[in-house]
Amino acid sequence: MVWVLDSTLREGEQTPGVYFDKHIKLAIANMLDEVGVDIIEAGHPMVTPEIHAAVKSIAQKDYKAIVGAHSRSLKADVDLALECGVNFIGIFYCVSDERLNNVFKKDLNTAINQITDVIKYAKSQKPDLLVRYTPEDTVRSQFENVVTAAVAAVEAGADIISVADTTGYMVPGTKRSMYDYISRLKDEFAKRNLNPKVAVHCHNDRGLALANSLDAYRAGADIIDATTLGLGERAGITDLAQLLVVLTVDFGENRWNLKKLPELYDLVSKHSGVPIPHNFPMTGKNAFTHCAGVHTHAASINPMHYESLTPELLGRQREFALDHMSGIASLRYALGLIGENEIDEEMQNDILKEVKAVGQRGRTIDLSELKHIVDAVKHHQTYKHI
Ligand code: HCA
Ligand code: CU
Repeated sequence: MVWVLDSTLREGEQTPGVYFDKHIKLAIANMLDEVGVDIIEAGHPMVTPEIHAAVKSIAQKDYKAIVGAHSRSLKADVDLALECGVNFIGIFYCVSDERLNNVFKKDLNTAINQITDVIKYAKSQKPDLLVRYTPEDTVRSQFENVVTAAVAAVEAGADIISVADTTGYMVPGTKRSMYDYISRLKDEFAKRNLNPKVAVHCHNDRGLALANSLDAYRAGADIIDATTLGLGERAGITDLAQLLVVLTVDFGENRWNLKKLPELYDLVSKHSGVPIPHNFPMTGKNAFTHCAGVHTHAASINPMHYESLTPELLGRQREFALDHMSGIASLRYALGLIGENEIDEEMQNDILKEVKAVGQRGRTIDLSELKHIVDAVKHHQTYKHI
């Protein structure tokens, strides 16, 4: 059983220009809890007083999900997170030679001491706190540094080690595969009789975040990070709906209320100002819409001719678009939906001509416009399309 951590409110709010007011954050968190994600990463309280207040309110809710805060490797950050009442803290600190030398001007041992001190401190303040340690940019850091830091973190009390593909660098099936990375890391823990949960956080710079997350899953990762709409820095991270649907349908994980996802996506899209692309899998407007005549004809006989996922999974409906690609099957289907079952074949052909004319203007015809077209054709009028 894999856990899913949603970071819409932390990583997602790092999307340029995105800000969720506290009451919107609460509404999003409520829906995430209804969807059934295991961990809600609610924010980094040190960033602004508003985020601090929001994390606190979310942590006080009686959710099934564990509520967590993001934290630098600093006691002050941990104190503020604990003051919010969270049950999970994600501590991050980079251990690559380049970053340590150029940015932090520290050697690896000093960095590791800082990390382990903070982990021990957090655990001493709240023993049942779940602590995750992430070596930022894990996969491009020296593997020995990652292993040394991760082992020290686990020995200091960290429950979870997260592998971050901070720049979306991994590619399945190559030397940079997440499957291999997670397998090697787990071997290193096993050699030392350590058994932390292993998490994965995949950025989408190459459009491979979901593929890499599934690679990690196959290698035995325990927790996968995602966000609504795949929001996050640059090209974002793994999309929550895509991850949950694929885990459910293709990997037999079956713990989430997928039907809640469209509502969550509408809410997040509205308040982030990030539109859901029409062709976005699962939640996009067109994700379950058939268009070309050949497709709609076959799909109206049996949808599975052109679907490998059913819209009912997400509580959505299959649609047949009417535009210049439409054939008589789509038109008959749509006419049925508006109660026009008696129209003869000649008139159907006339209606289809009008439909195609509108479609060539680069748009689709919805059912209310179809009614106008039908009326016009019935009255031998020209349909005045815009
Ligand atoms: C960040 C970077 C991060 C951290 C992930 C983590 C990444 O915004 O701080 O703390 O697990 O991609 O490495 O999101
Ligand atoms: Cu990230």
